[in-house]
Amino acid sequence: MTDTDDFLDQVDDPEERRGAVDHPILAELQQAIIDLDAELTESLTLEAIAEEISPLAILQDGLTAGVKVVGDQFGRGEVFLPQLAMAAECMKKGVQHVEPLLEELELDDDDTGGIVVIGTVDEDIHNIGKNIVITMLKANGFEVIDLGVDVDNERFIEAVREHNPDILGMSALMTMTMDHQAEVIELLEDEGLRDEVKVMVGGAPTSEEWRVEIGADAYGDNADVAVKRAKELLTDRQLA
Ligand code: B12
Repeated sequence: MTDTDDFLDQVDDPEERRGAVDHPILAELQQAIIDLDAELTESLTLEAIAEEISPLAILQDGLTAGVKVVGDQFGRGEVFLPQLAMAAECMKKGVQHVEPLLEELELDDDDTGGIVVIGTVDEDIHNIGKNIVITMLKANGFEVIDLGVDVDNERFIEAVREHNPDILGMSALMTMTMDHQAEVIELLEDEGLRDEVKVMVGGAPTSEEWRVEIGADAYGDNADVAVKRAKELLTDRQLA
């Protein structure tokens, strides 16, 4: 049994599992991304791992926090597309080292037997967050079928027919693309498939309020919560 297992046994709250949120390396990591310094982002990520800071804290309070600042700067017109792309590159440099550790964060060793079909919605190519969600779902015993990015509404429906998943996951990172999540749910209803699958939504502009508005079954604001919600949905299905 590893220290991580001990830690996970003690705390079931995802917020707590992140741990070490105020470590100075995390602030430096954030700043490295804000400075668009990919090399420093990578070396600080490795340093944070060596310091045994929880991978979820590195991901959320270091890397994601930094990339969001650059996103906000872009939104205010202070930086432009090349800078946004560089921030994404920085993020990837860090994430590549954190992902293998996320795979060890499973809460139990059993396969859930659950199948998840997931993709980023039509007209949206953001996939860093979706891919992290996939890594953690797989690590927690889900079989995942990744439809990729820019997935049109009908393709989601086809995939539900083809794979008969327990859960359909949709990621949307832009306000102008999040409506596709609602459209896919409507299509599922029109096609008589809505009762066949649970729908889970996520991505920066989405929220619990949005989930309720569009009639999805679950919302996760990060990958850790996504896994927790997916497990709950699976239990609901098995009890139904
Ligand atoms: C990196 C980035 C890019 C990269 C993407 C690289 C890639 N391979 O993904 C590049 C440079 C390509 C890019 C392009 C664009 N981008 Co961009 N981008 C971002 C940025 C800065 C970070 C996104 C990210 O990776 N975050 C880190 C990950 C870890 O977090 P996350 O995605 O939120 O995922 C977590 C959770 O949301 C959740 N989650 C995610 N998906 C799912 C799914 C489910 C089912 C669940 C349960 C949970 C879940 O778990 C994840 C892990 O914890 C955001 C800013 C922001 N605040 O999000 C802008 C942002 C999303 N982009 C934006 C824009 C406008 C664009 C462009 C249109 C710019 C342009 N003029 O071309 C294009 C879009 C092209 C397209 N058609 O999609 C805007 C959207 C504005 C809006 N409100 O609509 C943002 C918000 C920036 C801003 N403030 O203006 N972008």
